[in-house]
Amino acid sequence: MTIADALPPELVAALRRARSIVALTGAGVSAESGIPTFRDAQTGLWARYNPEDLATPEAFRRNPRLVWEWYAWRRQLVSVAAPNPGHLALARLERLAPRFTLITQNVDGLHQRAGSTSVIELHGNLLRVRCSAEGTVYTTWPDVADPPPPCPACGAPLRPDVVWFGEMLPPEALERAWRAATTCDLFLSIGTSGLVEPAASLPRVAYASGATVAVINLDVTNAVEERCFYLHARSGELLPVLVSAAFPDAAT
Ligand code: BV8
Repeated sequence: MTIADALPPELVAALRRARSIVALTGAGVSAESGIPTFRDAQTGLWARYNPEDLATPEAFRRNPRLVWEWYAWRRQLVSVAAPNPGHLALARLERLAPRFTLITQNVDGLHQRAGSTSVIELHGNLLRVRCSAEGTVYTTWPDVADPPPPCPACGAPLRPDVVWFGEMLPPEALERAWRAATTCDLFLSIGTSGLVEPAASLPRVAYASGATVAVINLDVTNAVEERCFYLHARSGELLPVLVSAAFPDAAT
């Protein structure tokens, strides 16, 4: 049986007729690009580091160089990674759907490199840094012998432009994501363990607002609600087939 044969026909039909589609992505979407996820025991970042030791403001205050170098290592991984067919399928879906909103928890910028143009980055982007005092965002910064480098304007340490645990999400991004989830008719939750709030509430909010929800993941349970689909699959394998099945006559 091929992936196409295993697709629920009701989901394909829902994707084809949807007026407004939302996709929420997590680290699982970038896994097939070689970027470690947070929870996969073998390769997961958590397996190497305790999140409380690195992805928090306290960690940065305590050991700015360690935190800076962890992000520099991840930035290096991202720089040699390429968008995978899952990223490309979501960029194609943006072109084909009447209304499409991509909300990502990922900080690797791979959706934009795949051609997605309207991306809500709930947790920021590690390809940018910002002044830890003024908040000014920079996309380039000097290499220094003792990182983190100083802000060119005020001299305070630069930090990754990401949202750490215990930090508020960018209000405008969260508002746009919430509005999209409460007004869509199909919500795709892809490659996320759904453990980190407030992003984890978005599928529930969409379902409560009447949307059909499809979860594409490698560790899914069985469907419990009637308007829910759970597909145990790799996003890079399933998404291209799902989009092509829903839009068979569309140009690539
Ligand atoms: C907030 C950026 C209000 C940084 C990230 C105590 C004090 C303070 C806050 C809290 C607290 N207790 C709880 C909280 C809230 C906290 C939270 O949710 N904690 C969790 C751990 C319980 N949230 C926050 O702090 C948020 N802010 O609440 O502000 C506030 C403020 C102060 C006080 C109280 C409240 C901020 C959260 C943002 C944190 N930043 N990232 C960085 O990247 O370094 S989170 C980071 O981890 C990611 O962005 C992502 O969100 C999360 C990882 O989750 P996933 O993406 O789902 O990845 P994961 O590895 O878990 O799962 C991958 C999945 O893919 C798996 O299911 C796997 O099976 C699957 N998969 C693998 N391969 C594939 C696949 N699926 C398909 N195909 C494949 N090929």
